[in-house]
Amino acid sequence: MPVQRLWDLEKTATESAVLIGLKLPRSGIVPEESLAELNRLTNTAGAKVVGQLIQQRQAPHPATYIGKGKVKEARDYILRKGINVVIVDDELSPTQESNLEEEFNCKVIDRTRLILDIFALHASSSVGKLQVELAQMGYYLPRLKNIWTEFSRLGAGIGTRGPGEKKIEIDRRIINDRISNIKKKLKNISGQRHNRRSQRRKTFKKSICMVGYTNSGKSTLLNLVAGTQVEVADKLFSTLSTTTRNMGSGKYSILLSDTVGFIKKLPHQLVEAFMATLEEVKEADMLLHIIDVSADNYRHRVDAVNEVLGELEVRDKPIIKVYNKIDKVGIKPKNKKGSEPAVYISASTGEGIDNLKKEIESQLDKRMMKVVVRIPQSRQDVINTIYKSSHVESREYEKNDVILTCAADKEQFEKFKEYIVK
Ligand SMILES: Nc1nc2c(ncn2[C@@H]2O[C@H](COP(=O)(O)OP(=O)(O)OP(=O)(O)O)[C@@H](O)[C@H]2O)c(=O)[nH]1
Ligand SMILES: [Mg+2]
Repeated sequence: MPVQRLWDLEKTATESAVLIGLKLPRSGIVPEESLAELNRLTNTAGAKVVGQLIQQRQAPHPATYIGKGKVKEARDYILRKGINVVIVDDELSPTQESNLEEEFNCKVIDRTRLILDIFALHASSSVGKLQVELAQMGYYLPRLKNIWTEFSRLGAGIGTRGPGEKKIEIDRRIINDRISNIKKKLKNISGQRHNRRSQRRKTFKKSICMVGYTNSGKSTLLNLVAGTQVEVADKLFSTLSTTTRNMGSGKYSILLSDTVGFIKKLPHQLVEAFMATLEEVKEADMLLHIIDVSADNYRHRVDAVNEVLGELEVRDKPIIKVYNKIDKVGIKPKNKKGSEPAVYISASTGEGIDNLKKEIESQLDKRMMKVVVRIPQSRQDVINTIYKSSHVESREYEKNDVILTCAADKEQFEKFKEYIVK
């Protein structure tokens, strides 16, 4: 069963929307860019954007987000154009939301609700659905009164008064129960995933996670190098659940994972709900940061992704920047060295993919050490462990011992350090 949406697609498909944003000092957000993105989000959710308003302010108005004058201007515009939904480019407080709905006499949706709605639309796996529901519940909780008022307004003959405090209190309890229930389920799943990852870590397999802004081409790259059939689409947030596949590459056996895309002003409810998915990122041996080099504002997007990586405390992991979609802008495949090496590719045409594989190998090589081990032939169990957890380069026999030259990282050597002779 699909997750219930906070905003009904059937209705929105025929709805026309107006977007409202603020230009704030020192926010680092370019409002025109941000609204262009909000426009794409609105289209992904199924509504049509008719116009937009931007107001320059020192800070959002505490009661109405935009100032009094702008509210009046917007109300006239809404009436004139027959707008039935207003979409605001930030998260509104419950008070701001209900005040604006009153002023405009139409539905007001904030950026968080819009993004949650798209997640609800795209969630297909059972874990994805739970994560989205958890994020929705976190959003609902402080807004119960507004939501009831909205229902009452829509329902025939119920009137426009909100529900009594008692009703809200009961709902709050039900939602809190549901939240702890979902959290328990997700914790279980996360435990199972953790076990699977620890199992993997006992082998020589390296896990690499792709991270990046939504629509940057992560799934396209996974499909190309691992032969998967993950859905690829020119829309925001197509992928919500992690897919992990073997990626054939020279001497390393690599597991490559695709993850949920990031966006500027990513709702905090989603970061929390998707923590289980993002743990994959936390435990990876290396990250590939996929960047859509054809987007005008790709540098701002890189900053937004780095911010989330900072929150996940993974910025010290080895990371390769992968500039994708070079075919769209006519750049030739190339590599750049540095603390964060960069590779330019096209996941659509396959240009630069060999360079990327080489760079991954060379980065992994840097973290490997070579040792010689001497093991009695009777200890077949130890020999097996070494074969599983390292790359054996040569094998010799001396009396009753086997001598292996092998390469592995420090963590793997721990398992057989007593046999190391050189
Ligand atoms: N021209 C061109 N288009 C690409 C390339 N890589 C991906 N695309 C297109 O970009 C769009 C997004 O690609 P996806 O692979 O779905 O992007 P994603 O990063 O997985 O996106 P989310 O799952 O939404 O986070 C699709 O329409 C792809 O066909 C490329 O190298 N060149
Ligand atoms: Mg994807």
